[in-house]
Amino acid sequence: MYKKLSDLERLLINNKVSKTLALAVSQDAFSLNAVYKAYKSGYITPVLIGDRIMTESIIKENKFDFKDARIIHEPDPEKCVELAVKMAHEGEVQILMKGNVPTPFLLKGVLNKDWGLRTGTLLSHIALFEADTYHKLIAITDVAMNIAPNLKDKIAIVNNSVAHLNKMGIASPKVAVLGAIEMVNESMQATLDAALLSKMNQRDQIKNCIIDGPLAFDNAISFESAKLKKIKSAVAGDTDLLLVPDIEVGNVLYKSLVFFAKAKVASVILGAKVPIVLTSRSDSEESKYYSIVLAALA
Ligand code: COD
Repeated sequence: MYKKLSDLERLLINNKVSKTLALAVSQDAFSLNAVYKAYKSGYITPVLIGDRIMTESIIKENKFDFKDARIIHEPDPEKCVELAVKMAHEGEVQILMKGNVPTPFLLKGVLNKDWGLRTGTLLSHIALFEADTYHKLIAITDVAMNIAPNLKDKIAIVNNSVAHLNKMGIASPKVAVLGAIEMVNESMQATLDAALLSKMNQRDQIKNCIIDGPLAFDNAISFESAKLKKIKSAVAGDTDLLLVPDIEVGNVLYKSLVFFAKAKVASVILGAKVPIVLTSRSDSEESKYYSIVLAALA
């Protein structure tokens, strides 16, 4: 059981992981800081794609001692994305990271039919939180990529996240499918999808995890709350992964954990040819760093 994001570094060290990372639009001090920390720890070798003068000036200003970082000069952000995605497509880099470029911009490159990073499965986002108020790390999906997933999408999203958690050594993660309530209400699609996902899991149509839902947020994460409501569940109160109904719920939950609960977070896009680090400008440098760590584990 992982309690802290820093526990993940142990996995990288034990498995001697070192990967090549392309930073798309590299003239971004926050991303470069996280990249440098991961580079110093030996987890990655960076390829910095962006405006050379601006990138080098940030490197100099911050005294980042990159010895073998390759810088590819490309002042146009759109072309930077294309170059970085193509390098990942060709297998030249094993992690793609968003620098100083808007998220949908990068995602459109990633989804490009000719040179993008599609694998035939849905791409989805997983965020892993360390919150003092919970007894272990807890993941949430999908808060950043799929806007309004249907049942088929949710199956793919769960499969992506479960496979990642399995790789982290969590053999059978407990998955709570969130609704506003823990009963099935035929007018609430999220509760219907939750019930179907649970049944599919019982019948082994979704493997390597234990799924229960619908669960409301309180009983998903609190034994006491589940007990009060007399919910019998192998997941309630001990959830490893929360599946949210849509991007709005997920994004608000993500930001409330970070801003209200002061949780630390790492996140990555799964299901593409390579993991994609897609942190937002408001994420801390620490969060960007742990996101690289999470991506290196994928
Ligand atoms: N996985 C695989 N293929 C996909 C996915 C996915 N998750 N999403 C779309 N596609 C494919 C479709 O099958 C289609 O072939 C093509 O991509 C275009 O699909 P559209 O038209 O539905 O998608 P776009 O290009 O309009 O938008 C895709 C985005 C990922 C850009 C869009 O879904 C989006 O904006 N998501 C939210 C991103 C965001 O703002 N996140 C920030 C929150 S912090």
